[in-house]
Amino acid sequence: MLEIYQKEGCPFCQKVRARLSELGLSWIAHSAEPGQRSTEVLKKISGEQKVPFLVDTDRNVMMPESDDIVEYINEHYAREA
Ligand SMILES: N[C@@H](CCC(=O)N[C@@H](CS)C(=O)NCC(=O)O)C(=O)O
Repeated sequence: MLEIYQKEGCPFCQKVRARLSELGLSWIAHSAEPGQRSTEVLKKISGEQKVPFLVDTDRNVMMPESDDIVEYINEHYAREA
């Protein structure tokens, strides 16, 4: 499963969400707004609060940076969608 730590108003997160939607993929969105429990989880797993942050539980991959996330999705999921 693809899990994205993200914020609604974040344009970098929007870019990732748009690509996931274009490909018709399912994902879990974790809201990393201040005060949310997901924000604490994000800090633990990534070491910072920056979003978007991808966790691919199927491939055991964790990744920051929207461009890298989109590239990863294209490489591993575009043909499977
Ligand atoms: N280069 C990054 C930029 C991400 C970014 O700046 N995200 C902002 C929200 S739009 C953020 O999380 N800022 C909080 C922080 O850097 O701790 C990307 O493309 O993913």
